Amino acid sequence: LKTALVLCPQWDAQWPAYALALLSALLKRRGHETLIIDLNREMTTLSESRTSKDFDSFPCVEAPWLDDTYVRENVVPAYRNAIESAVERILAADVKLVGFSLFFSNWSLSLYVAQELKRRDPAIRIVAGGPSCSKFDACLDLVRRGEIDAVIYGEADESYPALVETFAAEGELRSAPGVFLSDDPAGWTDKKSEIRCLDTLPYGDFSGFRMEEYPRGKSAHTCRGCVRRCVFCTEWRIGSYRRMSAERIFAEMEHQLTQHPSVREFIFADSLLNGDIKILEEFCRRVLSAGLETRWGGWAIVRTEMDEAFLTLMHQAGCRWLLFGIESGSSKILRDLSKHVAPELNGRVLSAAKRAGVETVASMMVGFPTETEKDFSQTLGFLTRYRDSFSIVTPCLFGIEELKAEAARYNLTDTEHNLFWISQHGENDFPVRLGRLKRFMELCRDLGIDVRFEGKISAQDFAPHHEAMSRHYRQWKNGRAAIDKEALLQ
Ligand code: B12
Ligand code: SF4
Repeated sequence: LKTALVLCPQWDAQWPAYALALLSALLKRRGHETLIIDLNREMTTLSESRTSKDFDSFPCVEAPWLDDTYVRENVVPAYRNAIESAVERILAADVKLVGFSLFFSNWSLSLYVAQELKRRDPAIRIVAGGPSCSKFDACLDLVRRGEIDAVIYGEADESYPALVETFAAEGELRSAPGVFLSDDPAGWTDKKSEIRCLDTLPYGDFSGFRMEEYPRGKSAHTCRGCVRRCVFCTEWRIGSYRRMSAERIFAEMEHQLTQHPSVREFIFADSLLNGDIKILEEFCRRVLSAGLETRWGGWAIVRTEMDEAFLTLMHQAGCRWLLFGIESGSSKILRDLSKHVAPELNGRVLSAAKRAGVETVASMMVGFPTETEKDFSQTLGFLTRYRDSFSIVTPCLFGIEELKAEAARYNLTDTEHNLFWISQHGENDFPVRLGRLKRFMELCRDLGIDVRFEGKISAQDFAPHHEAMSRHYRQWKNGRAAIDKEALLQ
């Protein structure tokens, strides 16, 4: 059967999404062909050549990309040719099953493209999967909308190829654990499939991507889930920690280098690449003994084994950058986050990485519900103390999603908006957090630290985004006040 996999904006476009390469390989293994449509990369390329600001807004904090009306009235007309070309390629290939990879930031456009495909060819079946389908309730919301024929709940390594197989054989989709069909509510159960042995997965198949268009390189894979249990994080909640053997990770990298010899850099598209330090060490030693010329990086946790000697070994094996979830400079906040890492260890590992030649990206969080002014000033102190140990610092505003169920424990009120919640009886509200973020950005600028809010916005470009966030908050608050008044009058 010929299928298509589509990724719509907005998502990171520096690296090809590993899920598409993996699912394509899994289908190929069963004899099915996959057309890859990375509309995210295509539209990002277009936006880079324009002065338009469509790709400069941030779905986490500014609403546009999450708003169906904005997407249909602004994004679709501005990128009509690119969208039309994607639709045409799918129709021309006579594909009858199209899968969309859903992130929190690309729902609107994905649903638009899905509708457009169905309008042009009603026989086409639409399947959705991806990070935004990792939670049961989110899958229910999606499948109830009726625009999608099937939603794959959680990991799709086994369930999606099985679904394609039945569709190829019978011309119909069938419910199964982890597969919700819009016309079969009886099958919407909280059961999903989880791959046990990652070594059995095929290597990512990048042949459907235009590799020359990705500025950084390829993506790779080492594990699922995480070894830690940070309170704000989804990763450990949606699946257990499983990892590939060093032999398997090495073999895939060697294979990818043979497939595209000019593409030598990789991102490990995982929550962490050092969950099993022995495997990481063995991988590095294999790279070194094979003389593989490669560069790589990814998310890592701070742990005592990551000393200068170990980081030097990683550097020799090609590690050039690591992303660390440092979050705060306050030991109280790090304890409240269940990070179980002291600020001093964070600082030590960051400095050791820099000395070993590994660039460091430190992700930080402003405004955890228990964060007080004293905790925040410890974060500022941490930035000052370790100013030379950061290559880039990427702050974000704390989103409440995973703590909603424990509102009483964190003294939370007004939890319906991910960012506009209140804690500490009003002492920690959005304006307070935004004010702290501004001070954070200014301090980094003064210390000469390369700072990027949400991974993108520099200190120099921060002012208009600060204003946009304040405006968005005021609009939301006014809207809320109007609803409350209405309720009072009734
Ligand atoms: C690597 C990564 C990145 C890379 C992206 C590189 C790239 N282009 O691929 C970088 C570092 C750039 C990045 C940045 C960000 N990221 Co990130 N990232 C990840 C990470 C660690 C791995 C993603 C991955 O490829 N996994 C491997 C593949 C195999 O897994 P998968 O994508 O889940 O796919 C499986 C299933 O979901 C399913 N599936 C996927 N697609 C499809 C499609 C179909 C049709 C089907 C049937 C199934 C299916 O099948 C796959 C196999 O089982 C995940 C966390 C995680 N461990 O998954 C977060 C994650 C994807 N990131 C997330 C976020 C929020 C961000 C940022 C916004 C963070 C920030 N504030 O800066 C930015 C946004 C970037 C941007 N500019 O838009 C969230 C997304 C949440 C959501 N629901 O959308 C995640 C899930 C982390 C989290 N739990 O919060 N990220
Ligand atoms: S270490 Fe990172 S991925 Fe793991 S639970 Fe904590 S925040 Fe999540």
